[in-house]
Amino acid sequence: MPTTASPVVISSRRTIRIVSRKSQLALIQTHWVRDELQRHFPDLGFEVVTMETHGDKVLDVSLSKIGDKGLFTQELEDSMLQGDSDFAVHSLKDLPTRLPQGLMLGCITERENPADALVIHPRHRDRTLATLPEGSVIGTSSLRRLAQLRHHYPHLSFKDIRGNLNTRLRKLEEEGYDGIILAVAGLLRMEMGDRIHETLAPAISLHAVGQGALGIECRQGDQDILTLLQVLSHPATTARCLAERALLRELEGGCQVPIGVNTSLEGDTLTLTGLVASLDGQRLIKDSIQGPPDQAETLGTRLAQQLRRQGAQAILDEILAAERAPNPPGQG
Ligand code: DPM
Repeated sequence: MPTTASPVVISSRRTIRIVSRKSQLALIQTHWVRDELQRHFPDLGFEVVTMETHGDKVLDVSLSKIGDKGLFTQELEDSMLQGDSDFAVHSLKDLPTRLPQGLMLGCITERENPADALVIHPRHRDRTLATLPEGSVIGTSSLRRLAQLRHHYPHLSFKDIRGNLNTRLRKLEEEGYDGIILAVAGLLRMEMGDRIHETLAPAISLHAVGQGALGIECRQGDQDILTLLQVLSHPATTARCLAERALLRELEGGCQVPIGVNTSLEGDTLTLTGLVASLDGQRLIKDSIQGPPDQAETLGTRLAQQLRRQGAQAILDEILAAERAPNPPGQG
């Protein structure tokens, strides 16, 4: 395929430094980005620098409890701001919708299948989520997956699970889970697609904002880097994900809320579906909006406002109030 990038002015002596988390999945993604750029720009040097983030270190606390903004990104961002690296490769869904001053989303890559999947314990090989025995334990630490699955499968119970993909797959066998829910995209990138037992339809589980796409973050206005990143940009994925991120930005008020989305782009029509759920899965507020892809962010913002009016505001208020409530006595 011919290179469509505009001529790059970067000195060929410069080495571009890419910063990444250390997990196997993060490195697979980062190495893919490096290899693509190296193929397009054979005269430049690319180097991968790895770092651990807070989210990699704190593994005994529920994601939703430590769910501070930038759990998996902050250390990488500091490194770019200090000039120790030039850009960071993230799973877009781990990248907060508001970035620190001085940084920007340089590009969004083509999305892998954004659906969620069930990985099942071998003893249940001929079951599905619908037919698992009453009380079966499903591992997830995503409030989004939890709320939607509680709604559709009230016969199941749910238990937190943390750690990287390999850790979770080991825990599935060793720690009494009957199944775990993971992103199809992560499993495919790790070449573990054969572990996907059931792909969850959008009617059951709307995926997370940005799921399946990579987001590359760089310094604001770093024109050399932005020019390079253009070769990785995927316009259709970008329109879809910008709509999803605008929806999330408008809904999240500094708290962890079960929010799911689904998008499609057909011709010049972008369709965005969004959902806000109560934690118990009793209430699902869901609606859709359509418009041209160049209005992606406006569509996301408008759908968020629609959802608020339809009952999402009450759910957001409840979750925020519960988070702010003082700890019960003795838990200090
Ligand atoms: C975020 C969530 C999870 C990750 C919450 C959510 C899943 C946590 C869990 C924001 N980040 O999805 O509602 O289920 O316990 C994460 C994964 C990937 C990126 C793993 C996964 C790979 C897929 C991708 C963790 N971040 O979701 O199974 O690149 O989109």
